[in-house]
Amino acid sequence: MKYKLTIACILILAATTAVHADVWPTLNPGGMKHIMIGFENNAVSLHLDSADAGPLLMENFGNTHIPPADVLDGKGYNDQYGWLADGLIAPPAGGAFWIRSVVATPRLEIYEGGMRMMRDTHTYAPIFGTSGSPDAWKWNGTMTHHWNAAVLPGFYEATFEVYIGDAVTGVALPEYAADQVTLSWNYVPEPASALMCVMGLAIVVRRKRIARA
Ligand SMILES: [Cu+2]
Repeated sequence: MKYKLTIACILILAATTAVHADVWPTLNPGGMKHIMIGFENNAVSLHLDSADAGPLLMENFGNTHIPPADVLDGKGYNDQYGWLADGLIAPPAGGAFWIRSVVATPRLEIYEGGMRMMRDTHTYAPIFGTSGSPDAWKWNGTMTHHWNAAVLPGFYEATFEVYIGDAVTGVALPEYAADQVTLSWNYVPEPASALMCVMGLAIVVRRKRIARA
């Protein structure tokens, strides 16, 4: 009986983690959280538009994704944070807004996103040091929601600096002040299917005990 149930549990786990092939990544519920980027008097300023400062939930929805979004396969991820202009801002001539990862939890992965509803247009290219990519990423001024992901459950955070850099090389232009923001995520894997198996075993053991009594 126990043996049969174990087999059943393995089958249940396999079924509940079975993948839906080739979809675009799922938008995490809970809405967008923007890092508002201001630029005034030669200084960049950052603030969150949400009182909820995180950590946000990374989720593994159990899907496989259409390439190039398949970099997210088998991972927890979250795309709620987005970089957004705070009003009408423009970089100085020859300069651009750059965002660089100052420090981050090891094994945090970040892939290039874009407008949230246009998932099929994102490059999903590794950025901010992921897979050996450069630490700095050039922001073009439009709302951009990157894909923040992890293979292993846990707490992740990253500190970013937004600065004015050379439009081509990204080298910081010292006459402009930069600002920093720290974002965080929690990856807690979905326990429902595993829990169902444990409960199923407990019920069987209890029934056996009752039958013996
Ligand atoms: Cu947004």
